[in-house]
Amino acid sequence: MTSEANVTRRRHMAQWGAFEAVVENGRFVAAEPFADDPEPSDILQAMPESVYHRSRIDRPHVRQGFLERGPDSRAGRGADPYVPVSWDRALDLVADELARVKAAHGNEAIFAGSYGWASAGQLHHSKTVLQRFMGFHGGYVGQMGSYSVAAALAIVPHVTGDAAATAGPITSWESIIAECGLVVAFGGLPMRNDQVGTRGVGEHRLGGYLARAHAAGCRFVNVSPVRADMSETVEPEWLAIRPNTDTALMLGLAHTLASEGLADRDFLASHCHGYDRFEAYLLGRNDGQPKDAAWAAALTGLEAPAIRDLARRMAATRTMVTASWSLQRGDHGEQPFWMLITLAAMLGQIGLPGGGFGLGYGSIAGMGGVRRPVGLPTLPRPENQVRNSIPVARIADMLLDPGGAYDFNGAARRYPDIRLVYWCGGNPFHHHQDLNRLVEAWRRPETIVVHEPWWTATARHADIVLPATTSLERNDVGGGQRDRYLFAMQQAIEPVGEARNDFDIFAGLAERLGFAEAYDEGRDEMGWIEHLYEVTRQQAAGAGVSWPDFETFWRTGHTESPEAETPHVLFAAFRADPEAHPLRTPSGKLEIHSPTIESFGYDDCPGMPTWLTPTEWLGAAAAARHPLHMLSSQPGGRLHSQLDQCAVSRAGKVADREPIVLNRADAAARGIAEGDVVRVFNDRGQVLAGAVLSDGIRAGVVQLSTGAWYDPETPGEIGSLDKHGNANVLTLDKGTSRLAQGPSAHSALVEVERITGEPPAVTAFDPPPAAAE
Ligand SMILES: Nc1nc2c(c(=O)[nH]1)N[C@H]1C(S)=C(S)[C@@H](COP(=O)(O)OP(=O)(O)OC[C@H]3O[C@@H](n4cnc5c(=O)[nH]c(N)nc54)[C@H](O)[C@@H]3O)O[C@H]1N2
Ligand SMILES: Nc1nc2c(c(=O)[nH]1)N[C@H]1C(S)=C(S)[C@@H](COP(=O)(O)OP(=O)(O)OC[C@H]3O[C@@H](n4cnc5c(=O)[nH]c(N)nc54)[C@H](O)[C@@H]3O)O[C@H]1N2
Ligand SMILES: [Mo]
Repeated sequence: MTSEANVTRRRHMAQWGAFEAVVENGRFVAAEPFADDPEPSDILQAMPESVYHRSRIDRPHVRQGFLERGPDSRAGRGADPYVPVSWDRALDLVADELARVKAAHGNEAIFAGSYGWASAGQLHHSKTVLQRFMGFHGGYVGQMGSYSVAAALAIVPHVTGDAAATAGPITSWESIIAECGLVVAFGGLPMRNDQVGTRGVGEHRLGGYLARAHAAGCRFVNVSPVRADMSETVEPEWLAIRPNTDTALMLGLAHTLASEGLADRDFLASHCHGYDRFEAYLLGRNDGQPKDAAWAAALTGLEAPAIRDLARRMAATRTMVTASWSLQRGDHGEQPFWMLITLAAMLGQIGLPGGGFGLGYGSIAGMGGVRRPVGLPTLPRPENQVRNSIPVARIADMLLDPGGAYDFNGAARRYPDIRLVYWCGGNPFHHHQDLNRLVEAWRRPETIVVHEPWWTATARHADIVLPATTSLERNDVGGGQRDRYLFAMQQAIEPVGEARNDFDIFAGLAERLGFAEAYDEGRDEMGWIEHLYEVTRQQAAGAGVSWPDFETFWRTGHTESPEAETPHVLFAAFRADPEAHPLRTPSGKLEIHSPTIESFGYDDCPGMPTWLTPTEWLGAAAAARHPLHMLSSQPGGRLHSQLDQCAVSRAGKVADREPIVLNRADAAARGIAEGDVVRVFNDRGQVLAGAVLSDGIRAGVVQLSTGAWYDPETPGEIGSLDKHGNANVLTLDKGTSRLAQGPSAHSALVEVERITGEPPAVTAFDPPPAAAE
């Protein structure tokens, strides 16, 4: 006899969408998309599997070598088995290490930048909780900027006065739909990337926006090595550009505008600083090389007439010029964004409805969408007493070169000497470039502590591993950074295994270190959630929006804010009256030439947008040995490395490996057939991947998405073959320039060959070997 299943539903949200968690007899069995989400993501379907997957960490673990020999065992990271221990023992160990390192070396020896996306939910936001805790411990070395837009966050404020053009709010899709005739999208507008939003998503709308713009007569141009970067519903024109040459194409377009009398000289005079100096470079007055369409064609692999024709069409209609964030995640990534703003300035439509430019349409959910009137509720962090944060992507440089000098955005700085690394809510063995170099750098610190729900590569390279809950196992309040909803995130299930909330783990450490009261302020989980909601509700009231009391909010499960009556237009006020509404740049205008940047004297980021050849691209000498340019784009079936172990992501694998997309001609030249396991390699590393052949990718370019769990054949060994296809084994670990020091992930040359014989099995999703003491 079977009894009726006991079914409950809990409102919840993730960074790929809001949902109702269906719980049967205490077990999370399904995620049903939020009814108001018009285009829910399939990634939601991975959640129940992920929560109970064998890759969950069931209890605290300590690396065997660390237990036996402490920091002297550092070379065993990645290779040693793990010993399960009790929570008390694990927390005592961590507290002792934190106290020891602080006493012996000071807080500047503790690294808690902890970059990473963690999970949705504002109280339990891993990095914030960690940094709140570390603030009370006396401070830590942090990280500045993000892997997403590091180069943009440095360059865009110099040019436009702030970061809005790249972080948002940018000109809304409603304005584009109403007024725009032509969207020229560098890097496309991939639907794939709209599935995910920072801190969460209430509604996905890109598909609807694109369909409406197309129906309204707007034309779309996809400037990308990959055809699928734009939805077929908009019947796009495809310009299959050579990677990392967008700056050259934009210069070629600009040259046509300047030389054919199509540049808006009035706008350049009234709203821009330094166009004349730029024009001298553009026309080749100083170096004898006009940056004309023929010059651009040779660099970009496009046809000169097509470049001239596009420039004329852009000048003839209301045009929106966009770039996906990927363009600035390459060597000299500052330049394409600076040049794009310059190109839009020459068209003279900045600040007009549906025209001008925007950076990040199609990069992430909510760009150009509807927003909440106020920011997200946030757990407060004490001021960090350590002032020596590093640019986000310089982690390996820092560990390999303590005390080393580097430049950053006009400042001369030095790397700290890190003894203890604490990571909570991020996966550097996913996100960082040149993983073999990271394996080496990771041997330097004395102690590495990681909180993780799953046995990721980062957890497998830690000394002390503390199992964290997933968001389903706790209560929270959350919303997307670019979304109009705020959600109650109701606990659906009991913690899996011995997992604890990050917040509670730090409470246990704060207790041991003597600052428990300061850390939790006497509030429990629901006390904090109600407090954070109330603070935000009052801010909303100040902005004229009335939200329900906490009890009503928690019961209904969300608040929502209405769509504005007039669509947002970036720089509208500045355009209307640049004297009354100057930009926050030194000149108050758009800086096509920046005296500030010029004063830094950086050869890799001069005072105006410039074509600088990347270290690795198809025109480089290195292309003789490694003739394929690898794009490591965002994955379709997961968020970064998250959920790679689940069926939604695994469905895309080829022979269990991450798929690599090759042009048919490149595959034929190498005797590679669809479905073959191939070795992808360069001087930095080697991975196995599964071949997918396509006509939708430019010849000479391959695409291997990020996020396949790093799976070295010989764990801990530098240069070991990654069996699974992690793109970052192959990428270049170099700052974009001395200005931003951003990641250059999209500048990597590789070679691909078919392997013969049976490939080794993928073991990334199995827990590491266990040991007894
Ligand atoms: N080659 C290449 N590399 C790239 C990029 C690229 O384009 N090319 N893109 C870069 C970009 S834009 C980004 S944003 C980064 C992303 O890099 P990350 O943000 O580091 O990637 P995630 O896989 O999201 O890692 C988040 C980790 O947090 C863990 N986690 C989730 N919830 C919790 C929790 O509640 N508590 C704790 N303690 N942990 C939790 C997850 O299991 C996961 O391991 O990657 C960058 N790397
Ligand atoms: N499904 C899913 N969506 C995501 C994420 C995810 O992990 N999964 N991650 C999210 C995060 S954290 C971020 S920061 C954003 C990132 O958003 P983006 O940076 O926009 O994403 P990418 O996929 O790296 O790149 C977009 C496209 O740019 C093209 N491209 C690459 N290099 C070049 C180039 O040199 N020139 C031109 N013209 N095109 C180029 C590639 O073909 C690629 O498909 O994505 C977000 N969205
Ligand atoms: Mo990102």
